[in-house]
Amino acid sequence: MDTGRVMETVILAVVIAVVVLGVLGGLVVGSRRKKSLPPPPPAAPDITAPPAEPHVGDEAETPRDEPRRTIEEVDLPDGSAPPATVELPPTEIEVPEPTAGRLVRLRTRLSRSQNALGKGLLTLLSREHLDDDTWEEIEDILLTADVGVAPTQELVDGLRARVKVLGTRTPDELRALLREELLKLVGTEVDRTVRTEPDERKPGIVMVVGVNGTGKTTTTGKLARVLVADGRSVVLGAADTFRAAAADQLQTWGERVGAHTVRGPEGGDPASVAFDAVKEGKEMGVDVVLIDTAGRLHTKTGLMDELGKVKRVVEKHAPLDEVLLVLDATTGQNGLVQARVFAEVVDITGIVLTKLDGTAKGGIVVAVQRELGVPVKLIGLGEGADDLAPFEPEAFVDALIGD
Ligand SMILES: Nc1nc2c(ncn2[C@@H]2O[C@H](COP(=O)(O)OP(=O)(O)OP(=O)(O)O)[C@@H](O)[C@H]2O)c(=O)[nH]1
Ligand SMILES: [Mg+2]
Repeated sequence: MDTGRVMETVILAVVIAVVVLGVLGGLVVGSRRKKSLPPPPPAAPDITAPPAEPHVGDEAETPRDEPRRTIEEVDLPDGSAPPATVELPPTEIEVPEPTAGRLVRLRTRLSRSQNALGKGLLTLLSREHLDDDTWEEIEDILLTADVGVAPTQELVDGLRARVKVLGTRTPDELRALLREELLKLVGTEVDRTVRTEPDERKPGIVMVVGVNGTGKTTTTGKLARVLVADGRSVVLGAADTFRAAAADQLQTWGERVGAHTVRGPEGGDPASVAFDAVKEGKEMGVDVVLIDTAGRLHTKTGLMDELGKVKRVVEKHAPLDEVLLVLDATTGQNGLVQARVFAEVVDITGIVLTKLDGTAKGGIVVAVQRELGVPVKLIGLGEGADDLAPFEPEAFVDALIGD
């Protein structure tokens, strides 16, 4: 073999070796790259995930419901992390606190009423001589706490009679006696359940009414959480169409617990939004539809008529299960005047007393029930999402007079 042929053979061998190595190397790199990739997205579309956002490299006209391209099909720029198919985390749905025992958890929020009413009464009743002046002071305490004139008289008469029988009084005896008399006043026999039971044809329907700023929207949102916590499905109706912000506010509450909000155009007819909410609730097969309404002064006849209309229109579907009047506990006796007018226009079936955390006037619970003959069903004890509690007379009275 001459040197020329030898050189040719060597060069050929080197070229073959380089090609083989190159192919092998490519395979290795390729398989490494594949291994380091995250698994492809599941075949079935995830209905809890938000709609896919457009990404760089997507074609503008690609329909959103087309099957997603898998990572392998996307050109990867030199092995770096794939940019095109990053999944957005689904909107986080909160799990609200259970409702049982909420009032016990929130009892310290009643501290202002507790100091003014509970402790005040116990201190006076513990005096050695319960003379007329002391009984008058007891009356004053009750009146200042907004218990109302007639209930105050009843309580004082009851206490006087029982203290006389008792003779000497130990603090424990006094506490037990006061507890019993207060419970009598608040009422332990009434049914305070918020009626939200669906029947097979329709969801439970609840409408929330009241004057401006009492806490209607907040209460509707908190109530949705209470229901969700108890395993119910909820649709919200934003029948406050005065301000778009009102519907936004309600929708935000709904989104937090995964409840759908039905809303209408700003300035639209609240009755038709309420009607649609129940319609959608029925179609979706949810358990409860909660309708938030705009705040209105009880003195504005036009607005009160409008509220009556909302109720009548909703009742084309079915009777309302609950009409909850939201009263701000800090407004005291003025709340009673409002309550009377609202009760005339829409039959109130339950009262929600809000902002009991910010007042010493817990006695309003007694007064308002007397005024309307309608039970307090829920109480608001703060601005937090789970600061709405079912009203339980025993827990309430215990909180007032302390342990
Ligand atoms: N401290 C305290 N604040 C509350 C309570 N309930 C509601 N609020 C506050 O009261 C304010 C008014 O609440 P909203 O729910 O917007 O009142 P609204 O009745 O819907 O108001 P309008 O729709 O304007 O009539 C908000 O700042 C709430 O956080 C409560 O129980 N305690
Ligand atoms: Mg509102």
